[in-house]
Amino acid sequence: MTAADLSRSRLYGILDLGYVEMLDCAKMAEAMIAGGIDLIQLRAKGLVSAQIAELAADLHRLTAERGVPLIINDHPEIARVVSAEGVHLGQDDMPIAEAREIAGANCMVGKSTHSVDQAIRAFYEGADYIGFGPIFATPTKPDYPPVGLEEIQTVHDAVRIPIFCIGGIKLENLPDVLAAGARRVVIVSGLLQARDAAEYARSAKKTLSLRPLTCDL
Ligand code: TZP
Ligand code: MG
Repeated sequence: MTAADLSRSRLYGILDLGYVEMLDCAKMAEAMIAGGIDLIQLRAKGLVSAQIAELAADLHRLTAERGVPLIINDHPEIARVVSAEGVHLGQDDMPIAEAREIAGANCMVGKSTHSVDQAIRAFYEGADYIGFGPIFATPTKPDYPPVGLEEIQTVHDAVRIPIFCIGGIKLENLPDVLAAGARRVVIVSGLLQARDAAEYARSAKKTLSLRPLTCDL
């Protein structure tokens, strides 16, 4: 995945094993891809490394065939072994430079940020993209206070790398998130709990396309 691929990406889905069974991951990935998802992350808190590696390898065979980048949460060593396109780090994980060294130079590194200050730090630390949120309170990440819609424009003014707004974003509030200045979003439970994940992704892409990107970032 190149920086250009990343900057074209607008809808990021996460296969969070808190919502989807291991055995259903491939089917869910297929549905997301059918709906036009731009990036998929594997977030498998609670599984041991060997299980995550096996799942990641299976998923990467599928995503690579369909041309959708796969990003591995927390595990640069697994990203390297399966040749995933990216690795995603949280605030308490290893430094970006260390993850890059482990994952390999071709692997993008993203970082979760929960304030404008953290977003600026992640930019200077060398992140290829950031997640910014939770925008709204969400059961998927319950211990984090929501940053709110107001900070969205501020972070876009401050940070010149792709910013994916995340947290409590659903089809219903997506227009508000975009009106607040977001260009890219991550949707987790909205997609994974949808009756038809492909259709849900398709609708989200349609809403996103009503606000074309006016510049790369
Ligand atoms: N980081 C910030 S909020 C969040 C993560 C992983 C969870 C987003 O999930 P949902 O279900 O779309 O609110
Ligand atoms: Mg982490």
